[in-house]
Amino acid sequence: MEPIATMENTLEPVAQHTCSWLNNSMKLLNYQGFWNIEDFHEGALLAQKTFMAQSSDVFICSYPKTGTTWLKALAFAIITREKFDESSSPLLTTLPHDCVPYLEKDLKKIEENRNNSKHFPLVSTHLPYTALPRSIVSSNCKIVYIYRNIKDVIVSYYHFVTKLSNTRVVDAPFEEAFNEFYRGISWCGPYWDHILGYWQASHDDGHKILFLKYEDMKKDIASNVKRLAEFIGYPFSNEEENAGVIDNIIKLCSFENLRNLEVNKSGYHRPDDPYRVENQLYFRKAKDGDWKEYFTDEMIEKIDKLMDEKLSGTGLVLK
Ligand code: PAP
Repeated sequence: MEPIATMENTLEPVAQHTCSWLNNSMKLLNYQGFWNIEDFHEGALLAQKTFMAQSSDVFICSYPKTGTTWLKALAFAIITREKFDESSSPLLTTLPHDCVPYLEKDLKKIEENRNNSKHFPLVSTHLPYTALPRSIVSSNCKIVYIYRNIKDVIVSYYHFVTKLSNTRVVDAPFEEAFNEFYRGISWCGPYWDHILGYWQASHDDGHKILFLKYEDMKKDIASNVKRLAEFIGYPFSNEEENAGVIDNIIKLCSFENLRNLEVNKSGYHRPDDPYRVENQLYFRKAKDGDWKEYFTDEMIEKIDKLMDEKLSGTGLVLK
């Protein structure tokens, strides 16, 4: 970690870190107490300065690799269900990330959408709660936060960042990736601070933030989809439920369905970006417990102990 500035109120990041396990191909900047990929830093600052939330907005907030793609697809399908059914949904031909604008990158698009008749109120962000534009915190908009077992997040993150267009590291050492994540140095990390920021805020202002857990959604998707729809203000009617609308949305957004769509098997997300991502990288395994293939006993002990320390008394379980 190389300190490059010390003044607290500077607009410059206070530290930077180059990931050696990625052959130094990814640089993280620390600003406002969290790490961001260099390419997203400027967009985050611009959003903080200029973004004006509206009370009808719904924000999908998440730490990377916790189920964002799934949640975006579900929320989009719920909100647009009167316009599109499962055979005409844009999700059949568009990556879920391209259906929901990303605050750190798509400010212009979000503003343009507001004046458009096709406007729908979804915006996503990976920013920690403390780094959200103030207008989000002070408005009556809704926030949906998804979280996931930390061990599967680390494995998912490891695979994802080794395959970005400007990293592409074959056989990156998992142990180094783990150690860096464990030290809190990861995109939008530390992960536990990210989740605790939203958790704390949900208790200060309970009605505004819905917490969803990836593993719980897998166990009981129907009731979580209903909770989600109610919370964001698009509840299902009995008629819709009886007509199978919920089941159709669940099938449309399922991992098996999305990963086999042509659009998600080919092409790039943000093709002009240095960190452009092959669409298929968003659909890897979606397997609970995949971490067992990667973690040593020592890693398990270390991360479990850290989670006990960080989350004690919160009721949150990330292990
Ligand atoms: P992002 O932060 O880059 O958007 P995100 O969608 O949060 O990534 O997480 C990706 C994980 O969700 C992947 O997990 P894995 O690496 O353990 O496989 C991906 O497979 C999984 N995923 C993507 N789509 C779905 C879905 N429809 N249902 C369940 N899991 C999914």
